[in-house]
Amino acid sequence: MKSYRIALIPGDGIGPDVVAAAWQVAEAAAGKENVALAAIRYPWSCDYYLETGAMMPPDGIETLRGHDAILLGAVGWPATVPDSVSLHGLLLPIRKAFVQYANVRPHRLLPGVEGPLKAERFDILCIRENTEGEYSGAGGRVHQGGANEVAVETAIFTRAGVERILRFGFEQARQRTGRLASVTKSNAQKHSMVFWDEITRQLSAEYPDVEVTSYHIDAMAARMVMAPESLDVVVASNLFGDILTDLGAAIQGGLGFAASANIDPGRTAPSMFEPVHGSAPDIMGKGIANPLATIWSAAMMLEHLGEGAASARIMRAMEATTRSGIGTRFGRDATGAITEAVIEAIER
Ligand code: GGG
Repeated sequence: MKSYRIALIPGDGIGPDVVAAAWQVAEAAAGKENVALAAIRYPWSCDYYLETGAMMPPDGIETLRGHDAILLGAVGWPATVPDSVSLHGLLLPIRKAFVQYANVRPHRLLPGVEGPLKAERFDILCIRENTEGEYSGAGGRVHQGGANEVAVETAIFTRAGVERILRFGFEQARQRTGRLASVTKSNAQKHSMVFWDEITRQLSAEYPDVEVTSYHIDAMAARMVMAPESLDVVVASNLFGDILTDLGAAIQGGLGFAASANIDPGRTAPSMFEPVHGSAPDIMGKGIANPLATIWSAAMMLEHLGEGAASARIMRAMEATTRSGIGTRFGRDATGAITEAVIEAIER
């Protein structure tokens, strides 16, 4: 029997609820395929920060290294810890340390889910650069509090970093419809984004079978709403990808459906799987968080681990659940009821 050690980081707010749900589903699907999953839980969160002064212990990264994958819920509790502290203290260091440079976010409508658009086809795979760019953390502030205060945030784009994410995008496009959209703002940002466009053109010579089109971020946002059927694989920088994937989530019916995988394609370290949504303090404790985004993320985790059959079981069960109407509308079904419906569909 194959077995995997999975680090669970439920995190803040609705994170623990959706991770518990996804774990039950993952165990049910893995069990059907004779695969064993062992959960090792880490309480790293804003509460942990308030107790210890850090989002994770100093050896947190080394601890995680010993796992096959990481399943994370949500990070952030702005009433107690600034969001910049929680993000830079946990999520971003994990993505960087484990070279999870590809943040893969599928956007499509599950059966029975009504999005806000009447699109003929809505099936977009967003690839977000995940380790550098606008979220590098480089910069600083001087003259704090004074009239002459200055804040500088430096976006860092390296040839190696841009090339590898674009290459990943080209490869994904090759496996799908052969269309790749690369997103920048190279008319306004004349260094980094021109650099990104240049590398896109250079790589396109290596992928003659992929039709690549460059868009500015503003035009891409409009296109996602007005003509989503014209898009397939979309690759963007850290910030642009972050924003576009919230838009993608809205089009697929809401953040409750948006899954993501932070992947190290070189498989030198564990990859991390998490819903796109955050901790949602407004609905925490109400039992109405939609676990489907985390359940879908767990399916992506199993796929990445090479357990395609278990992953497919989850996807089929999720689709059967939403097709029957369960989990399709915000707040109507309890987290537990949606989870039970998915597990029941796996057992059927
Ligand atoms: N489940 C993901 C989560 O907790 N997101 C909070 C957040 O602010 N994320 C920003 C990011 O993904 O870079």
